[in-house]
Amino acid sequence: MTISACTLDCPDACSLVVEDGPAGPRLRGNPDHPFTQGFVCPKLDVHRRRLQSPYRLRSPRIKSNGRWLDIGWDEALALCAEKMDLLRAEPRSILHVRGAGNRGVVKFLSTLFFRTLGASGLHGSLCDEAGITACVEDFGALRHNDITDIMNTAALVNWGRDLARGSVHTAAMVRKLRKQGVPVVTIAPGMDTASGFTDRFVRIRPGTDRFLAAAVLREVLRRKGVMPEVAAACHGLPEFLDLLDGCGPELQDWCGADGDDIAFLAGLYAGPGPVASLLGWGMQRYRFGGQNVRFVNALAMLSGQVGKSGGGAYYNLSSMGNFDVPWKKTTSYGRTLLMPDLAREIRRADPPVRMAWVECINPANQFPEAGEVARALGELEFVVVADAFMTDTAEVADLILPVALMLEQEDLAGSFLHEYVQLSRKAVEPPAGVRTDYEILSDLGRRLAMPVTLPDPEEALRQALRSSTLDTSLEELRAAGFARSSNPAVAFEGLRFGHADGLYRLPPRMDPPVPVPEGFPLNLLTLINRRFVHSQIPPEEQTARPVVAVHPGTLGRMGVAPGPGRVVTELGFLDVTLEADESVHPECAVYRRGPWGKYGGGVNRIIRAVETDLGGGSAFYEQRCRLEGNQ
Ligand SMILES: Nc1nc2c(c(=O)[nH]1)N[C@H]1C(S)=C(S)[C@@H](COP(=O)(O)OP(=O)(O)OC[C@H]3O[C@@H](n4cnc5c(=O)[nH]c(N)nc54)[C@H](O)[C@@H]3O)O[C@H]1N2
Ligand SMILES: Nc1nc2c(c(=O)[nH]1)N[C@H]1C(S)=C(S)[C@@H](COP(=O)(O)OP(=O)(O)OC[C@H]3O[C@@H](n4cnc5c(=O)[nH]c(N)nc54)[C@H](O)[C@@H]3O)O[C@H]1N2
Ligand SMILES: [Mo]
Repeated sequence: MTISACTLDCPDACSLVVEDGPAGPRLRGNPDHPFTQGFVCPKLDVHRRRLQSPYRLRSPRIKSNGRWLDIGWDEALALCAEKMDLLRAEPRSILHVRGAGNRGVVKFLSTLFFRTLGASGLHGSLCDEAGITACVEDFGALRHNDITDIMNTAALVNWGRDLARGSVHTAAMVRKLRKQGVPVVTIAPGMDTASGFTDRFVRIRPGTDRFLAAAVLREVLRRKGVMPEVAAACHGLPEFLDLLDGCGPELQDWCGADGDDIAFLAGLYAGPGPVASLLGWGMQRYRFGGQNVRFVNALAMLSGQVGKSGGGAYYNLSSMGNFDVPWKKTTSYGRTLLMPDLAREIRRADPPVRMAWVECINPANQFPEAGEVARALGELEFVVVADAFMTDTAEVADLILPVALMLEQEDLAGSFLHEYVQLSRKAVEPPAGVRTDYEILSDLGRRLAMPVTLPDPEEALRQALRSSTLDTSLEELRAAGFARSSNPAVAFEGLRFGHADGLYRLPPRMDPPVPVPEGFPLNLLTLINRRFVHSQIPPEEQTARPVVAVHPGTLGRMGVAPGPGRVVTELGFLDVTLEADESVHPECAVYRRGPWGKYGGGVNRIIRAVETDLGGGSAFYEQRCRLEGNQ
């Protein structure tokens, strides 16, 4: 038996018990872990099957005249070294494309490798950066109360987190809260986010949380004003109150919530409290996603919910935040390209990008305008993809390097939701023929004419633990599996914030809704899949056409019937199966993201790259579409 941990891109970051079984490893949630509490979600079983999958890559492959040939590691890495030595005179011609497919301190060393070269990297994010930047602008730091502190709340308001699919352990806590009689409100376009976890559902139009938050806040302020200690902790309060004063009934029209819902929420936020606000990632995947987060934070702050137990605004923690990684400050890429606009960024780069190294990410599937991303990568002189499967991105590579996956290598990872750091121990042997990303890059580094030497993994892990918020050792972690950071259970206690002056910042502006383009009335919401993390779906499970769920009234309005159909955007169309679903907002179409382009998925080919107002995020859910029937 081994205590290990899940490093998939998921907030829950479970502590795991791994046992040998007759058909490979048996994986369970660690019963001794205060957050995992002995259970895990279905993504883990999918991972177990991926480890043993017949589709798994087991040898480096090179593309030769459009066909794949297996080659040995020595030849593969010699070729990489030769290309890199040639390009090293202008290291920015080498692009490092890295994601969170497998998170951890050792994984992160690839960043050190490419920064040492002076290569190009990426900035911005596909995921959470609009909201992170919003939170850092507001609070001056990316912190929230310990997630278990929601058990101390008098009311929980969930601004669109998909608990049942995205975070089964938060879902379990919310269930318990409701059993204790604590009311839970869910705010989202679709009821599917709420079912099973909600006493009151507030339906809003997609991308309009800032209007609802402002409408509620106006009512809260009318009822009780701003408490003096809260006013004293804010910078620029008068300007913000003027901004709110300038708003009127259009807020309600724009967000589409009922007047009763606004009054109910105002009653909660203005009441004796405390009220905890959970902010989902959905609301910030819009053109003004950063503003959406800033106005919800402002509501929590000005209604007096921040800095106390049972209150708080929960967005994200930094998953690397509790580790000491000194080279993060001392090294940098030669330049960075904007992640959500990768195809255009590659094409306009000067000096040009000539080679890409892609790892832990699937850009030809998960990036907006994925078809263009695939083409832009395919046009480069040399593309290396390190992955375990023949993904949409691997298809456009010149060289594929097969990698070891989670549980086949040791690493140390944090969570973006809870305060534990955990050792993901090696629990199973990787299949013959594959290597870890670290082994690949340290071997490659040795082969370069000017070698790049990475720290030993053990040394990197020990260094990471020398953090001011940790008091544990690698030995302790190897025995127990996890340790909590010393961050306080309540963030911003005493209303002291992370900005130099210690004050909270309020949002300076509120943009009106984005106009609806002619002919494309619906928001295409490309939401997460319960059983899979993003595109990590076994090929054998991708036999049916992807489904798009729409409100039955919307199907009627568009003159289409359930069954074969098409979702159409200004960039093209995707053949899908249309399904009627009462829970979907009438102005939305819901697609569960992840299916691969080559198996009929690849929705990101028809999603335009639109940058969010803050953080260089990707406004995926701003994409508009229409439906067509019977294709
Ligand atoms: N349409 C749409 N697209 C979206 C979003 C959306 O809302 N709508 N949101 C997005 C969000 S939230 C995110 S976080 C991103 C996710 O985007 P990606 O990070 O591209 O997501 P994955 O599909 O998980 O791809 C990770 C890849 O890493 C590989 N991998 C796993 N472990 C390892 C390893 O140890 N080493 C190496 N080298 N590879 C490994 C996996 O096999 C997989 O192919 O994209 C997003 N894309
Ligand atoms: N099973 C599974 N779990 C995952 C992942 C996965 O791929 N699979 N991915 C992980 C990652 S990287 C991430 S970032 C998270 C994402 O976790 P979530 O943010 O929970 O999930 P998404 O499906 O990305 O976000 C959409 C949710 O927000 C709601 N929503 C959409 N638009 C709006 C809006 O304008 N306002 C409000 N209030 N709500 C809105 C939708 O109804 C939906 O429930 O999940 C993580 N957990
Ligand atoms: Mo994400």
